[in-house]
Amino acid sequence: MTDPIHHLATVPRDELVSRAEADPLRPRFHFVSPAGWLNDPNGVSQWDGTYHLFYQYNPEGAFHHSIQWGHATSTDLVTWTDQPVALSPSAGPDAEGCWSGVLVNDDGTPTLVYSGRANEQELPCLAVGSPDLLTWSKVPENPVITAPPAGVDITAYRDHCVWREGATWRQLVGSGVRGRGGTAFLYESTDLRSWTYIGPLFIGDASQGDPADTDWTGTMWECVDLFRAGEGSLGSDSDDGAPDVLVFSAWDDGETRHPLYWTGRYAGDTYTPKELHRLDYGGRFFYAPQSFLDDGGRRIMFGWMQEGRSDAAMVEAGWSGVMSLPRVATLAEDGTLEFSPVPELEKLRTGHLHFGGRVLVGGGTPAVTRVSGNQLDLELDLQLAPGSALRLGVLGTADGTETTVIELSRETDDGPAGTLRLDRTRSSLDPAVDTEDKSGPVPMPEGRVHLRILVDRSAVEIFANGKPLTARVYPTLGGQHVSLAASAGTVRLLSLDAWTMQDIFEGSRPLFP
Ligand code: DQQ
Repeated sequence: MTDPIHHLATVPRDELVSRAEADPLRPRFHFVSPAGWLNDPNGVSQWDGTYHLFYQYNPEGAFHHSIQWGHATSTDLVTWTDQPVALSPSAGPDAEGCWSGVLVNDDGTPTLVYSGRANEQELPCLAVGSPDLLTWSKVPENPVITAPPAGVDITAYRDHCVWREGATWRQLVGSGVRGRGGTAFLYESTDLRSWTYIGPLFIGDASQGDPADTDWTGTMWECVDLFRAGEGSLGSDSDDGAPDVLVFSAWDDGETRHPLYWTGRYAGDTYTPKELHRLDYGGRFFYAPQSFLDDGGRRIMFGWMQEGRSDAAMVEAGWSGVMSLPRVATLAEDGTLEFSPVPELEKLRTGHLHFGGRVLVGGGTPAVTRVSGNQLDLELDLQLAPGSALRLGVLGTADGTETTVIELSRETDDGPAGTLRLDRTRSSLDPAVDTEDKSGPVPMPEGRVHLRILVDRSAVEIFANGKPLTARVYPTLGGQHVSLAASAGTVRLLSLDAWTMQDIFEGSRPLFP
């Protein structure tokens, strides 16, 4: 992530909110900042029953600069109340920005661990909060770690994962060792203020694979997030076999690439990786994810759905960046993670349409669904014959000039392998927007697929048998048609349920709540 001084003409501050709210592409049931710029989720947590979502925020305009911590709270993970900005840059170690970090509970004192940016580098800083988490004071010891580890040639150094093992705090700071690969440096402390460097938890190998690959591990790891799958805690002995998951966002020379995770074992001072996986097939459109365990024992994750339109288009629109819907991560039988949107979102559903069984045959007439809208929740149960493929269009015009196509296909043999793909080549008549193909493997036991699609204007989240693909689209014609067709073989549509999703914000939101 770079923090360029923007030379783009900015929109006057008092126009930002009205411009943002007037944009038909702005999502209405995803969390977005009041206006201006939003990126990573930070400090995601549940405290005294209330959910907290902090986020990287620039209320001065839709560009990444002089980043503050926006803050919103929720009792249901669906509707959000804007709270005052929690952190903003001030003279000292965060003079150029309060970059990403986490919230921890220091024996009852809410404490933020974040990356203060000054002199074009980031260092770990702390702020302590009032009991309601609305007022934050930076501690005088900042920066609490004064330099990256000595003698290591690093690519960058920032972002934090902090947890407790007995009386000891442990912290990871994301980084990369030049010429080798991404890493996370491990530290230890008894008071969160004085830290002892232990060493790299584990160093990736950037020479492995092609840098163009969707699972290339990059030269630096942003926003590392280490947790034990399930409800167990890090460092504890458990024999349920649940892996320790190390999530990171692969970064390279200013380029935000994609989120990945290792499954493996964290023990003592090291992490032994077993398998590497892609976290979301949308790549950079679900970037810098952060997760927490809620009071109900669910591992809930948010990610930053960055834009796929030009810097100038974002600035003009007055807003940039969407927070993903909160998703629950669970461990699948094959040892990978599966995701589903939190069930609380169902309260936004209205106008239910249900369709029973139909058979779609490749080359046949597309099924007319009668479903339309640009804020939709779709659930489909499907059975794909070997070699078959389904193409489901959303945000389409009647004549198909613009349409965003979600494709599911099953291999020709009788096995369980299939592919989820997002075809955005006809999503937009605007030639400047991102239309890169996105795809990834989906297990399809006996050809069965449960498909969930959440469409929120320019934000699309797809879950195929728990494998997510998140992306952004920029239709110009306002199409709202949903179409369904088999492009090959025979696809059985066992059921289709569709709902319109209601807005989560009412009225105008102040830029500085
Ligand atoms: N965004 C933050 C950094 C982080 C990056 C700055 C990831 O702390 O590394 O806004 O998107």
